[in-house]
Amino acid sequence: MEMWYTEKHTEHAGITLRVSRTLFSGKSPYQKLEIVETEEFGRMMLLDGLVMVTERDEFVYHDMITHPALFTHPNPRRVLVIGGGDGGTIREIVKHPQVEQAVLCEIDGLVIEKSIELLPSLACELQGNPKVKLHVDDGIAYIKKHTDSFDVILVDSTDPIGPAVGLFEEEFYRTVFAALKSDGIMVAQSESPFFHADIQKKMFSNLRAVFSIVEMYQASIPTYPSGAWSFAFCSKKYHPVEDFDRSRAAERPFETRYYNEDLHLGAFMLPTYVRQNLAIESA
Ligand code: AG3
Repeated sequence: MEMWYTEKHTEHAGITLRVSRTLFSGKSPYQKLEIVETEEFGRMMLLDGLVMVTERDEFVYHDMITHPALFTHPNPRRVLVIGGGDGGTIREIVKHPQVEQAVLCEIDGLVIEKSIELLPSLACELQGNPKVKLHVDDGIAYIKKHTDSFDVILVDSTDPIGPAVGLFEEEFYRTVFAALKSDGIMVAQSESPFFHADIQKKMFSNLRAVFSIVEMYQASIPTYPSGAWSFAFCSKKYHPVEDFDRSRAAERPFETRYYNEDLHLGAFMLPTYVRQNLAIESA
């Protein structure tokens, strides 16, 4: 029997992948978690039916949520991930030699547990790395307790439905601002410019109310809605293009499959429809 899974992206469009078997399906107090084997994209994690990661294209997302901020900040020593229980973002952070501590604050312990068990290529640094600290806690509550503490905060959330709603609000961004040091940077995944223009408009206006530097950048992620995906780069001091040290990124001491020093700059160059939605004046 053939099994196909569809995530609907709008009422009338979606992505369909052939699934060979289900490895885990269960409910936590927060959401439904499924990990399945797909024919085309390897193992895939779904939360409440939405594609979170696949083994085949996760490198794009995890390179791009991590490296632009960590190569813009001249000395990222303490880095916090909010969400990101699969471990992919932590795996990329600890590749940076300046990082002394990488803290993961994930609300759902089941996501961490099942990622360690079934997605080892993502979760490989969640156990046994002395630089990595795990907290199963609500990210909003956690950062309220930590002011002036982090060089970089990466918000690796799901869509703004269910447990992640609060992670798109101005009040949360104010708390992140306070949790960052005086030259801190926050990056948050910011949905699809193609399908989520309204969410982005609101999100970026919330961000601009809090941070002086707010820039969107893009990456192509095949299994996410429309494939056109984006991130919000928010900073107190360093600009991701003007203050970018190209040679430090070019001489990175690890390999990347998506990120590179040219793409870092290119990713911030936005198509006209995206600029218009965010009301960005052309240079
Ligand atoms: N976080 C972003 C997932 C958003 C995808 N949305 C969707 N499929 N509708 C992924 C977590 C990876 N660490």
